[in-house]
Amino acid sequence: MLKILPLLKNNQVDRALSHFCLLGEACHVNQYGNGNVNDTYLVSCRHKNESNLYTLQRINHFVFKDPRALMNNFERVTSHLLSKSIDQNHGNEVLTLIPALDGQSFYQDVEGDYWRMSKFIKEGKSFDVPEHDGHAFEAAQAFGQFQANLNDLGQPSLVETIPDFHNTRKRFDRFAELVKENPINRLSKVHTLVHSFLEYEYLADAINRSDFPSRVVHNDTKLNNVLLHKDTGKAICVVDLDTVMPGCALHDFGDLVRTAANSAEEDEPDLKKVGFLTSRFQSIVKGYLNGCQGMLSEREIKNLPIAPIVITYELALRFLTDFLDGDKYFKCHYEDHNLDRAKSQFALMQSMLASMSEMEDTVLAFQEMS
Ligand code: ADP
Ligand code: GN1
Ligand code: MG
Repeated sequence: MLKILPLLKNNQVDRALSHFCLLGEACHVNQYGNGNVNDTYLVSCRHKNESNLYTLQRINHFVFKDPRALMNNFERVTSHLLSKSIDQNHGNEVLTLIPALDGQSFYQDVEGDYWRMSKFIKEGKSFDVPEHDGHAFEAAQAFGQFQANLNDLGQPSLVETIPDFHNTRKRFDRFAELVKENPINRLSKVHTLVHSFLEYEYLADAINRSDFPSRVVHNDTKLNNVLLHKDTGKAICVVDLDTVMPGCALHDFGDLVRTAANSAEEDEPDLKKVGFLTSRFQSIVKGYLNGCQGMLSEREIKNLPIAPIVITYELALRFLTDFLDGDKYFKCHYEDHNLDRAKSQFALMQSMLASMSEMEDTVLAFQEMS
C-alpha cells in the first residue's frame, strides 16, 4: 500500500507542501491508499520530537472539471457534519481541512493542478473487502448516518461535481457509442463480452432518479471510502467527499453492497472467486437502516434490492467503456486492468441477480420488524 518517494527539492509535490500551514517540517511523503481517481500522499512532519501526519491530495481535474466548486461543497459538507457530530457526540470523526497559506481550502500550482490537505486519521484503515460481517455493518451504518446528517444541509444546493454521475441510461448510451466508434481498436478483443453487456440494457432504466426523493448523498460509497478503526473495526470517518451532491439514496446503498457483499476484490481476475454474499447483505441492510434513522421512504426501502444490481451493472459499463476509450478515467495498474474490472463486476452482477429473491426477503423482513 505504501510507496516511499524521495522528497526531491523542487518537485511538484514538494512545492505544493510548502503552500500549506503544517506543524513541523515535512520529512517523508509516501503515496497512499487505493483510490482510482485522485493522487493521495501521506505526509509526515517532524515537530520537536513529535511527528504530525497529513493527507495531501492532488484533485484529478480530468474527472472533476470545477475543483473550486468541489472544494466549496467540501467545506460546506464538513462544517455541517462537524456541527452535527458535536451535537450528537457520536464519536465519528469528520475530515479536517488544513488551509493553504493564503487561507483558501486548496492551493493551485503553476501547472494548474489543485491540491488539498487534511489531517491524516491515524487509527483509520480502509478495507477493499470486509474481513467479516461486522465491517459491513459498521460501514453501512456510517454511510446511512452520513446521509441522515446531511438531510438538513439546506440551500443553496451543492454543485453537481460530475453531472449525471449515476445516470445509468447515459452510462449505457456512452458505452454503446464507444462500441460503435471503437476509437483504439480494442473491440475485437471484447466482442463476446460486449454482446453479453448489451443484453442487460433493461437495467439502465431500472432506477430513475426523478422517481425518488432528491437527497444529499455521498455517491461513491465503496467500502474503502469509510475508515474503520484498525483494531476495533468500528467506523471512524467517511472520506472521499468529492461526489457529495444531490442524488438518490439507492445509489449509496447499492454501491456499498457492490463492494462489501462481494467475496472478492472489485478487479478479481479469477471469476470463480467472485460472488454475492447474502450474510454481508443482511448486515449492510441492518447497518444502513439503523444509520438512516427512519429517513427513507417506503418506496426507497422497497427498491433497495435492485439498487446493487443496477450500480454493479453501471460500474461494469464504466470500466468497459474506459477500456474501449484507452483507459483515460480510472487509474490502471496493468494493461487489461479495466477489462478485468469489467468482467469481474459483470460476474458479480450475475451472482446478485441469482440472489435477488434472497435480497427481497431480507429487506421485507426488516420492513416488517420496524
Ligand atoms: P480517491 O478519490 O482517489 O479514491 P480518496 O479521497 O478516497 O481518493 O483517498 C484515497 C484513500 O486515502 C482512501 O481510500 C483512504 O484510505 C485514504 N485517506 C484519504 N483521506 C484520508 C485521511 N484524512 N486520513 C486517513 N486516510 C485517508
Ligand atoms: C472511483 O475515487 P474512488 O477510487 O473512491 C470512482 C467511483 C467508482 C470507483 C470504482 C469520482 O472511486 O465512482 O465506483 O472508482 N469515483 C469517481 O473503484 O468516478
Ligand atoms: Mg476513494
